[in-house]
Amino acid sequence: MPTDENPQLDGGELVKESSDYLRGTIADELSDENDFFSKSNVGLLKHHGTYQQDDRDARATNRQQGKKGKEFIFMVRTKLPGGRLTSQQLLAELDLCDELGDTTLRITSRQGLQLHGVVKSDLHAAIERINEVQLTTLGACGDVCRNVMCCPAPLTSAAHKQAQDLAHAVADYFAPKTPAYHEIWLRDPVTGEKELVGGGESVEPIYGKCYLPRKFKMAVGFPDDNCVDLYTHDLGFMAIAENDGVVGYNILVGGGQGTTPSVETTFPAVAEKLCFVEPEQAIALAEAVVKVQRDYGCRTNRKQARLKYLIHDWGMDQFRAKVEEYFGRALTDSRPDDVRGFNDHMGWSEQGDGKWCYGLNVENGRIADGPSRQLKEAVREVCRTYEPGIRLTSHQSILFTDVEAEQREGLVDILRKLNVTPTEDVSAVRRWSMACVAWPTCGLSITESERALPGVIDQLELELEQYGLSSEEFTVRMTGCPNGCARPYNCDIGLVGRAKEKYTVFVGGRILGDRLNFIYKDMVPADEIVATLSPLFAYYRDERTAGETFGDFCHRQGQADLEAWADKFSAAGVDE
Ligand code: SRM
Ligand code: SF4
Repeated sequence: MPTDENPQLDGGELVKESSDYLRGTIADELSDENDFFSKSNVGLLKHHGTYQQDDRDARATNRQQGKKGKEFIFMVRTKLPGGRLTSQQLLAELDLCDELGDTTLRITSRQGLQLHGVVKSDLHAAIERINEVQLTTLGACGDVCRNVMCCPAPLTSAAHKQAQDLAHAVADYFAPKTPAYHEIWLRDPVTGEKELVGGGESVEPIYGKCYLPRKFKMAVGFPDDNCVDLYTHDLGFMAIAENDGVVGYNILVGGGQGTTPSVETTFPAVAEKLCFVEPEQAIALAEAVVKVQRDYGCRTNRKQARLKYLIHDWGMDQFRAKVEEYFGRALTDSRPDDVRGFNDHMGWSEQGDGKWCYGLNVENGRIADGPSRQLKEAVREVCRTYEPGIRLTSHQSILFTDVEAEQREGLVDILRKLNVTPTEDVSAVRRWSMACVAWPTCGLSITESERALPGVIDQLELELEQYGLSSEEFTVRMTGCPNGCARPYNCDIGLVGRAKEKYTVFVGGRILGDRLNFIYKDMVPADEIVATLSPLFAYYRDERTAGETFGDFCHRQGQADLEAWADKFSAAGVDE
């Protein structure tokens, strides 16, 4: 744990420690005349679910016009355990994006929602209004347990209900308990008139006053449906179901995607199995793991502060022994069950209670209206007309649940009327793709991502058709920097922004997400990505074994062989 005597602590640690449980001077700065917060409050604000940003597109224009400094805007993230919300709540978020944001609403890769472009003078109203519809931004970002993901399938099976219940229970248990959030956002900043909601003692029973060394991510999934990408999490609950009920969870620990290529000690990692726990012990076990990370995770260097580095430094045996100590009993070995399927829940499926669920593919999660396609309007009309339940997926898409059989046609009619492509008409490669936000709002982006991937997919569609591979299912994920927000390091094809308009191309992961991919080519210009992959598609078409996926094929062949083939292919101009 950090102490005053330790001069090596990361600056962010000192800010947290002296913040009086995340208060800092946020309330004072909220009502000052600036359009930004001071550095220490910017760090604290993340725990309240908001990031200070600026529109990077606008920087050049502003410079040309002789304007100095940045025009600050805020991203506001809503935490939705298991991606679950109501139509009314989604409608409220859509109103907010129009009234206080940049007119778009973003579904995230962790089943959350983001507003972009909120100015400081509207920040209080945005967060307050999110809370008014019983949603929260508290702990959506920051050094705490983040949004707890869960398979969003609205199935009536006991196992699916238990999994969703666990996700909500874990989210409640690990939510920050500081009353600072309620004081700042739920009380009128000027009159202080509003009644306090929630709150409690100024004590964080799990986190303490320094919170965690870094973000901590958890998810609940199934072996036959790993749609939440369990192996990428700090802690994954793999639900083992027998006779339709969950009998326990294989606990995976130490996954994480973020890396900094220039810092050799950083790396993406897939999680490892720690143990098996019965359902009633799942939260206690998670608490033990979180507390080990709280007490032993690195607090001197944020780049080494995720759980994966602690496990790497200690080795699994030492880590397991420490978790046993905190848990207060010996751990039981994991069951042999492992991931074997992945369902993106797109299109129509029956729930088991006579009702239906429709998974609508939302390209890169952006709900917006454009000149040719009115997705935002379509989502609004579906919500107002049928009031379906809503679940968001970890692939940035949306499920409309509890749809009556007789409403199905009408729902699709609404989509078609507003030129929204129903999932059935979306190509496999587009449906299984996702990109992080990147430009213009993400301050860390090196390249485009969300705005670049659709064009790459257009080209990939044509290329795959030429090779007769259009119906193959494989994941293509793009990020604008190596932080990995669209989980590009365990998918079939990962495209990671590396330098201006240049990407690293990774291959060899797979939809199941239990294996890291490897670098096939580095520093590939954006307009050469598809040409770089093309020889691999030809190779795959000709040499794959029966039922082999693209990722499995690349993994089997290995980097050197793929490169040698590609060289031969290019030299010979191999016939497509
Ligand atoms: Fe992320 C930082 C967006 C999921 C790893 N992420 C950021 C920030 C906040 C940039 C910043 O720090 O200034 C991005 C805001 C961009 C914007 O303008 O909105 C950002 N991350 C996102 C989202 C919105 C991407 C998306 O397109 O959906 C996802 C929000 C999820 C949510 O609702 O909570 C998002 N981020 C992820 C994931 C995927 C996941 O968790 O399943 C990862 C990889 C998994 C992991 O954590 O290892 C991820 N984000 C990072 C990292 C690298 C962390 C690391 O350990 O190295 C950063 C940088 C950091 O934390 O310093 C980061
Ligand atoms: Fe930003 Fe990088 Fe995350 Fe993309 S991967 S949203 S560019 S931090």
